[in-house]
Amino acid sequence: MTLVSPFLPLGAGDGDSGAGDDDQLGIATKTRAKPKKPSQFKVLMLNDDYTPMEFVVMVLKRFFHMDLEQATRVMLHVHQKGVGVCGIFPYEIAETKVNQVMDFARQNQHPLQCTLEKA
Ligand code: TYC
Repeated sequence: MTLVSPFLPLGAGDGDSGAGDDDQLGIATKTRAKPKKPSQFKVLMLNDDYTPMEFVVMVLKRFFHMDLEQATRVMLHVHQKGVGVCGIFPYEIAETKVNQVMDFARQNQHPLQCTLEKA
């Protein structure tokens, strides 16, 4: 963890002058030394007793860009184990995928459930 002093320019004390290319010492123009990479989220598909297998395969092809073989493999995994990973994405994309799947399932009156989990 990096502590940021309220009294020093950003970057002071971490090996960088914090002054950028100009000579205006004391003006805080530097961005964080260690930008955090966005955390990743798994999109999970859940099994149920009613959604047709063909519909799940269609969802995996349409929203996760799987080919027929991949989609069938993931669908059968979910069918047998109860849950499976459709893909891993940054939060906003994962959230969008979940909403797309849930909307599409609802429109077609299937109880298919899809959710997020931090990777
Ligand atoms: N269990 C369903 C059936 O037998 C198929 C199914 C697979 C449903 C995967 C949901 O996420 C799922 N028709």
